[in-house]
Amino acid sequence: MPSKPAVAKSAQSPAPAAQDSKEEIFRSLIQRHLVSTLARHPETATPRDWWVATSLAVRDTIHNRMIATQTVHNQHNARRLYYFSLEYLMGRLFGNNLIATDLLEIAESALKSLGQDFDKIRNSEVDMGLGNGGLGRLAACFLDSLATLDYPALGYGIYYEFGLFRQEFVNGGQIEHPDNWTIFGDPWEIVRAEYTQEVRFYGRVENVFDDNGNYRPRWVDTKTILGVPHDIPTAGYGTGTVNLLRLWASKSSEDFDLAAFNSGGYVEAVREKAIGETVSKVLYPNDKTETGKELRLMQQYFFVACSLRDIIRRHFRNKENSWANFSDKVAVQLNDTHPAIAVVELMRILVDEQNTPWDEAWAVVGKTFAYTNHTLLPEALEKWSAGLFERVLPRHLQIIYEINTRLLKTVETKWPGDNAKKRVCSLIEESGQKMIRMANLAVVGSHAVNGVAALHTQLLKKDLFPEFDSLFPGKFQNKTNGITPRRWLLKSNPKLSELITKKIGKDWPRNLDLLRGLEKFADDAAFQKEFMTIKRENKVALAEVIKADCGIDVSPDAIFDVQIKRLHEYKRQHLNLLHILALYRRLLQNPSLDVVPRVFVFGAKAAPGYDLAKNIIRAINVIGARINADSRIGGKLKVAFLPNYRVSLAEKIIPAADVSEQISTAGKEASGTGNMKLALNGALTIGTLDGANVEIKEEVGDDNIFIFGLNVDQVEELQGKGYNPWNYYQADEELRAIIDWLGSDYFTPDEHGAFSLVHRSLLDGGDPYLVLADFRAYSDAHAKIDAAYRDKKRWARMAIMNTARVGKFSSDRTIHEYAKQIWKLKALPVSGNFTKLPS
Ligand code: JNB
Repeated sequence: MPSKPAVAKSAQSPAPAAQDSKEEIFRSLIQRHLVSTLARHPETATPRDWWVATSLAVRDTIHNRMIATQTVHNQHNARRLYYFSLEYLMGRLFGNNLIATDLLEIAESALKSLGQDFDKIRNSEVDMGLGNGGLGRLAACFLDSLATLDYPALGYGIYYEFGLFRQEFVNGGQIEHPDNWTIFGDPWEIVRAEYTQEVRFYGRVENVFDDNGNYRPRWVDTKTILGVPHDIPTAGYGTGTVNLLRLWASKSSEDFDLAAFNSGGYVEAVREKAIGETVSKVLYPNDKTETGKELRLMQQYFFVACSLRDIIRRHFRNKENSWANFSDKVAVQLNDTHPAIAVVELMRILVDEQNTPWDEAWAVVGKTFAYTNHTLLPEALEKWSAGLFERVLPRHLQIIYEINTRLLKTVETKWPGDNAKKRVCSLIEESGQKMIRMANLAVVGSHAVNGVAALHTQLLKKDLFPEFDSLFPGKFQNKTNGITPRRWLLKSNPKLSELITKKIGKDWPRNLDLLRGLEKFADDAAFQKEFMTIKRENKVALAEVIKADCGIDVSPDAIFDVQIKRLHEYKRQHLNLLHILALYRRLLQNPSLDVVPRVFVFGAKAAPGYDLAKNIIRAINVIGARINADSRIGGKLKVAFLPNYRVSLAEKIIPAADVSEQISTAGKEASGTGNMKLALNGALTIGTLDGANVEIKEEVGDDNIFIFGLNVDQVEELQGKGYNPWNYYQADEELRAIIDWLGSDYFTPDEHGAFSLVHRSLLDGGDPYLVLADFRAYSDAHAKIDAAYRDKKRWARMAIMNTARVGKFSSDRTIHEYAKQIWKLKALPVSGNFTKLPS
């Protein structure tokens, strides 16, 4: 976005142009909010104060559009999509909302004319980090696309007081700090106390019969907590639609207090009150299952119960509506199994509270829900012990048993006498402690189940749910993930966006396939120069961030090689580390070795209890520090692990990346979405044939991607015949040397066995993710990158081709597919000029 020069206020100036008067209005709005709302003098206001005041000025415009949107949706009694997700990684909202309201340039020059530093102000916004990784960011991208495409939709989630922890490095190791993102107030949120919901837990089931001898169970002696909605508007781009993200905050209810008072006195009452407030306190920082955590189960049910009640309340607000048309108006998408208890809760409401016959209720439930699976990793498939369930949600457990009884009858009909089939299909795992399988529940309670990339969906059908696939033909389908180009190009890479607009016009952010129009410039020397100049400028900007956050000097002429994602064994950051060690060793053995200088950039948080992941972080940091300080290698190799990876940091890294590391063991990464963001910004992928990499390769072409390593079939075959990492260790002299080096105390002379967890996982631990098996192919692929980068024209062409050919990975395409094939949802445009500022 070109910034306009500050407009001097001058008495002699002619009548202001339209833009100037808009700016004038906006400036006075900011000033008014600063003084009237925040009670701040402009002289003493901090950047955060200015950020709040400006946000409130933008909010005025967004509220107009929001009211109009809700009015249109209600007037049309529109079918709506409700996205149920325990995670939303929204990042910062300021820039996005300015772009969506077309106020970015106006705000920029208004603040400039007020003597303020726009970047400082926008950087003072704390990320809304209510998620762990890909799944949470996907939810945020989907909200952006839903609004932009005018789909009537509402996101439901939890208003965690503490989002994902803030990460710091001490001695190279990860230290977690609480992320209390709400303390300075969130100018975007609206608290809707009038829509507070009650949620019950615990208690017992009374088995009673009505006058006609029908079983009418009653859930009694429950404890109640309250859910208070906090609404965040999500504004579409280039349209009038503003949808809502409704997040529930838990509060203790009077009930809760009173029950405790009667039985246990004051301290007990306060303790129980605290439990009420605790439910929405903190986001669980694992992207593996939280086995057995009662509070996590309570979060899931709290969220689902509030959201379903709210949907029902809204549905019945329209006098034309009844239970008969409920599933005509309501589509719920379950973001993984985390909200899968919704299937049971809606059954409970229909059967217990509405006296709906079971089969009728089950039909409504099936039509309402659809489920997205995001992982095949067995440890991430949610299971709850029946005992825990019985204590927290006793009636729900009964209903699960009833669903299961009927399910097993269907299985018996399909495969008479086959108990093995029943065992795998059952909602209850019977080996050892009885466990409830939430994935099986989500599959049987939904009319559609989808994977998030073609390969992932194929594996979902073949490996995870083959029985369900033949029991429910057509239920499984693919919806390849996408990302919003508004945040991941238009906002985060303004220079490249401007260049693209100059070449192909301004429509591409709403129709990303138009980027194909750039292909014809791929060999155009002038365009290549402009494209690569912008890449270099973005690298200069990232170099400043690296200097500020890591204290490391890096050259923008080096290859910026980026791996940014959660730290996980299967994502193989340690494979990257082994290759760095190999390069380092080659350089030490031959200091004049001709390599293109490289900067390896990492960003990753590890789950606080995941020791191996934390050990990998520490190893990268410690070894990286040694490499960075080693004058013998002439600065040819740098390693920068940026602390506290989050959405706003990703927005600074991605535009500056030359190389995108997507190196998971084939079959393990469901899709990946960082891979799409990086390719869109002209980074070349080095990757395995895993997740969406497969489809990125199809789009960009074999010449514009570096694919290496074992594919899914080869991984299966190798593991089938018994994989032994020692064979690779013995056979490859260099690999053996670097693994020994890693296992030695060379990098930590004062500390014995500092990296023994990583070292052990690679050898004695059996190397479950085949790091050693893929090492040589990975190293060879990196050699090809080195060669390709030396040919400036070739590299520029490849980078441009990546940007030009990844239009498929717009989340707009993904959302259109969901809307058409799963939700049966129609767009409903909201007309009128709601972007007008109040004068
Ligand atoms: C996740 C994720 C998975 C399970 C839990 C939490 N999955 C998070 C990612 C996949 C990516 C894919 C994105 C979007 O589809 O983020 O989803 O691109 O490949 O890894 C989880 C949390 C608690 C308990 C159990 C599971």
